[in-house]
Amino acid sequence: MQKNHFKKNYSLDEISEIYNMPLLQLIFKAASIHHENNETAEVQVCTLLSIKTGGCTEDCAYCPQAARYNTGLEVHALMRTDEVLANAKKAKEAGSTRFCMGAAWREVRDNRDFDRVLEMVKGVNELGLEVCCTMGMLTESQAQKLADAGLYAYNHNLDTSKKHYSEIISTRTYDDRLETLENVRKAGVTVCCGGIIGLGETHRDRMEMLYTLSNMPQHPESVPINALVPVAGTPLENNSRVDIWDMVRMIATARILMPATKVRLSAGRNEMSISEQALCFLAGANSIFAGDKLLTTANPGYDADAKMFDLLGLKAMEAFKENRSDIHCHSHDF
Ligand code: SAM
Ligand code: DTB
Ligand code: SF4
Repeated sequence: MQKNHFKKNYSLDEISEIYNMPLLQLIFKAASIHHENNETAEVQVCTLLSIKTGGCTEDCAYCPQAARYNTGLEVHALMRTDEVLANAKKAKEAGSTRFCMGAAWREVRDNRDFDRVLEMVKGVNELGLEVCCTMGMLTESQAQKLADAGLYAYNHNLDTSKKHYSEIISTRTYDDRLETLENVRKAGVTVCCGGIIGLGETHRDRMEMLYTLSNMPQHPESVPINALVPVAGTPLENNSRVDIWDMVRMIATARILMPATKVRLSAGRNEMSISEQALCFLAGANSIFAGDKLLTTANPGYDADAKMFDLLGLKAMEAFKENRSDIHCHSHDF
C-alpha cells in the first residue's frame, strides 16, 4: 500500500501566503501543480440524487431541506430501491461514473430505512459506479456496514471554519463532523469533505477550513467547493452571489495544498458562464456534479456540460481512478 506522501502540516501563515498570492500567479501555480499530479483533461463526473428530501431536524442556515424554514420544498420519504437504481442507470448512460445519494437526515439510524440504503449501495455498486452517500452523522459500525455493502465514498462537509460553524448551525458541532469523518476513514471508505463559500464568512474562515482539510492524517480524496445557492425562505436567502474570483482563489488554494485530491466545482455552476467554469478548471478543479438537479436546486443539464467538455477539450474520468498517492485497500476490486 502506497502512503500519502503529501504535506499535511501546513501552518495558517503558509496557507495565507498561498491564498493571498496575486491572482494570476496563484492560478499559474495551481495549474502547474495540477499538471504535475493529475491528467488535467480529465474531470470526474458525479450525479446526485436526493433519496430522502426535506423535513430535516437540523438548522443549517443555508439549507432548503431544514424543516424549520418555509422554502416550499416538497418533503419526500426514502425512495424505493428500484427507483433509485433506475436513476443510477440513467446517470451511468449519461456518462457519470459516481452516483451520490443524499438523505436529509441529522444522522443515520439503525432501522429499516438504513437496511434499504444498504440495498441501494449494493445495487449501485453492482452497476459499476462509484457509490457515494451523504446522510449526516455515522457511527463506526454504520460506516463499516456501508463499506461492506460496497460504499466507495462518504460525503460529509465541514462547510466553513470551526469558528464560523456555530453562526451557521446550532444543532450539532464541528467536532461531531470530525468524528464522523474519522469513522468513515476507519471503515476504509474514501472521504469526500469540503465546504461552502458565501455564508458570510471571512477570508480567514475560508483559510481555516482549508487548514483543517489539508492537515488531516490523509487528505480527503475529494473536496467539494460549493458556492452558496441562496434559497428563498432560508436565513441566508439574501446573501449576495459569490464572486467568481473568490471561487477561483478557493479552488486554486485547495489544489496547491492537496495536489492529488479531486477538487470539485460543486453547487453554483448554474449561475456561472463557461468562461468562468474554465477558469476554475484551469485553477485545478477536476470534478463536477452533472445532471439538471443537485439535491433540490438547478444545475446545468448533461447536454450543456457535454458541449462545455467538447469546447474545453475535457473528458470524463473513468470510475475507480484513485488519487495517485492515496491508494488504499478496498473490499471491492474492479
Ligand atoms: N444531511 C446531510 C448533511 O448535512 O451532511 C447530507 C445532505 S446536505 C444537503 C449536504 C451538503 O450540501 C451540506 O453539507 C452543504 O455543504 C451542501 N448544501 C446544502 N444546501 C446548500 C446550498 N443552499 N448551497 C450550497 N451548498 C449547499
Ligand atoms: C456537496 O458538497 N454539494 C452537494 C453534495 N455535496 C451533497 C449538495 C449541494 C446542494 C445544493 C443545494 C440543493 O440542491 O439542495
Ligand atoms: Fe439537514 Fe443536511 Fe440540510 Fe443540515 S444540510 S438541514 S443536516 S439536510
